[in-house]
Amino acid sequence: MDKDRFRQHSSHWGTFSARAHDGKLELKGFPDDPEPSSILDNLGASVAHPLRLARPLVREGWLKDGPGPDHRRGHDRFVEIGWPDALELVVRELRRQGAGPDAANRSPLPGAHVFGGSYGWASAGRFHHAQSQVHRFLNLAFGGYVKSVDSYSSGAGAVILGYTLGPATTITRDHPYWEELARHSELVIAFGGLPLKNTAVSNGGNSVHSARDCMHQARIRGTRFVLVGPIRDDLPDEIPCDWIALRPGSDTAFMLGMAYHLHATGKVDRGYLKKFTVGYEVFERYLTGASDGIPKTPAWAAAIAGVPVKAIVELADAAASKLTFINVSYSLQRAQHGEQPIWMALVLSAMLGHMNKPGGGFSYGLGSIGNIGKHALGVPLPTFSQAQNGVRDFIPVARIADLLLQPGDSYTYKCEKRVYADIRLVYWAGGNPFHHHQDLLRLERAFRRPDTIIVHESVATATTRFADIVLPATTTLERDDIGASANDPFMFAMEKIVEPYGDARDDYDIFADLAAGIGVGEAFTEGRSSAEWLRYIYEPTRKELADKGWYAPDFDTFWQKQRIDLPLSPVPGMVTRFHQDPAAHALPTPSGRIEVACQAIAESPYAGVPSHPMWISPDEWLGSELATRFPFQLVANQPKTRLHSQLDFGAYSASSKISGREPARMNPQDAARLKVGDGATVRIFNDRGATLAGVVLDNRVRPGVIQLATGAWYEPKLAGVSGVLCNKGNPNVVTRDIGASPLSQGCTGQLSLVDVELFTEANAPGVGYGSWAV
Ligand code: PGD
Repeated sequence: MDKDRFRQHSSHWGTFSARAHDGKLELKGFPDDPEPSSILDNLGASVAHPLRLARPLVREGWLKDGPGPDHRRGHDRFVEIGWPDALELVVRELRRQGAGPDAANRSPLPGAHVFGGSYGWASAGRFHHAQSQVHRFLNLAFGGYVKSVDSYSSGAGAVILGYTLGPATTITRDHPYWEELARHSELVIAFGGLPLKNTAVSNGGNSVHSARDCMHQARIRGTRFVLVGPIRDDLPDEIPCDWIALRPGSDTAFMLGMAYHLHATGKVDRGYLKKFTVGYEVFERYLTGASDGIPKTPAWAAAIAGVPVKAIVELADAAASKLTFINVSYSLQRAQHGEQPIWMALVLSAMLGHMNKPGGGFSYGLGSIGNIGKHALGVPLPTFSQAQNGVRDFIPVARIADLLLQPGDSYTYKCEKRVYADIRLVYWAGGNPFHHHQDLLRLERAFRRPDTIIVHESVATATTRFADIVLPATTTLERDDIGASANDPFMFAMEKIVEPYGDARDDYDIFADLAAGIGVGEAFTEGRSSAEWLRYIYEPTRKELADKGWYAPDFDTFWQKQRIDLPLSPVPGMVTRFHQDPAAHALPTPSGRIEVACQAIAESPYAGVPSHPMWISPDEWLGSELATRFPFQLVANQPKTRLHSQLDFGAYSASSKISGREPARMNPQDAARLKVGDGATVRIFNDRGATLAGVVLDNRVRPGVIQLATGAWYEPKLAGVSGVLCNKGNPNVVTRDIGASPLSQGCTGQLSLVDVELFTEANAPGVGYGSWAV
């Protein structure tokens, strides 16, 4: 390998090129990217960090006593073994669980007891995508597996939009686009902001970071920005805005107050409602108080949201008089009753009647992820087939602990009653549930129940510690792949930059060997090496480009050129087409129109949510008995210095830490009351657990709120101090593990009630990443 050549590669947070010398990575951002993400600086640490997994590991208790539920999981020692032994152990266990060439013909399918939902972002790259790999493997080995549906990002929002506007995946790749905001919007109301830390990242890659430029173009044109949210820098500091620092979780009430004012002052666009929506009359009875005796006046809303009445009135008046664009971020719906603010923002936008105008209307998740608000592509991307999953069973993704703890119990999802399967084998590749799930002490209990847990990872995350068998996977830098992602207009060659660490192997090669061991090798590989698969999955995209008259080089030319442009789809998006001709292009909702009130929800005995948007106090709400003990609202949001938990030990992430712990931001007024200084260590706790963090005083955080990003690695030390205690600042030890509602069962990790106290450094344990007990 020519060590001096910079090789192109891609990550969820941007395209780059790099070369390695003596284990150190030298890196350059993609030249066409106006703002390469600083998260790239974390990549250097992945090359040869002590946390890298070099060899397969087996938990001592599992090795000694065999498969079965085990309370030692998570706290046991591990034994290092060679690949031949590891593969043999795994094959034996998979066979015991029913894997084999005839699995798909058996009834019931053995895969009905295998959880392969394996949620997680893994790494960019169309072929070495860990979830696609594990899903294909389980489908061929077991005839299928119990999967997961929806995402931790957008569980509640995606489900409610499915009933009221259309599939979120379609909507978020539709109007309004960033450039429409830049060119046309007169008023941008951003509930939860438009944070650049989130636009930096897209699942699969984000080559051109243009959100900041678009906001600047709008600002220069005179667009007014209003940030409704508890944290000021959820909109870039340099974008002047009116900041309405409402109580986290009160957005639905705030929007209802605006809606009431529009109604009371005759500013509702009834022509729009009549033509494009159903159910407004039902909602209006709630809005005015005709159905429940409580008019949702601005004064009513202001008392709930903790903002001045005039802020609501003024904003409603402004919205009615200007071309207004309303955005709701994903963060709003990652909470109990998380469907409501998303649905209410849609209804408010419909009442204003701007949804059919460029630069006006409703958007879900602009600013929550980098590829939203960009144009859809006109060709399919290379895809590695996952084969057929014969098991029909699934869970809404954030119900993983319920699934493992409560086999046979019933629950509801999307107006259906369902039953949890009895899971005996968990197979995870490319995710970190001990980062992403809520109430980690409960998750620990859940992970003790299956017979066997197998994890592929490249680094020693907390999840690997709760596994029985850990197989070391290569990182993206250690393999060739194809980089491409929804709404990103390029396809990239991703060249291998460094040799694999230790004995780490590609997920594909591991699965290929396991598949051979259980008699489905040919079915899994189809006789191709990973290099041959790259050529194979490239071909359908090339053919479609050629058919459409676009530049369509053969694979070798593409690889040599390093990148090709992908065309945008000439077909307008679903919501745009609907507005052009609602009769010809009905929305995929029960009525074919925007559902202000939803009859299908009203009629279902299992819906578990009201039939129109409604303010419902969460269980953990200010004024409750709980709030007297836990008076702070914790906002556990996405981090700025890394993607989720990935490369928390990297340079950029580490640079934000305080004495090795995750920074927790709080308002100086609160800090003064608690006698906590900048940089102090605090204990953030509630009845579920406690976590240590380093304090940053910041006026940009609403008083009464403490903000602690997700992603610091779970390090359970000092157990017994009010439940579990994480030494590094993982907020998911205090978040609550319930579904957003019986309808969506979405993740509720964003908001919880906690208390905060000074933690004296003298008693604090040292922060480290620990080492494997081998
Ligand atoms: P990541 O840290 O991205 O978190 O949860 P997710 O599990 O996706 O984990 C990916 C893992 O894949 C990493 O450990 C990485 O090392 C591993 N990996 C990378 N590449 C490969 C590979 O090629 N092969 C293998 N085998 N492994 C690989 C994210 C989830 O967290 C998300 S999307 C959201 S939006 C949620 N957000 C919140 C929140 O706002 N608040 C709370 N409290 N909790 C949340 N959790 C959720």
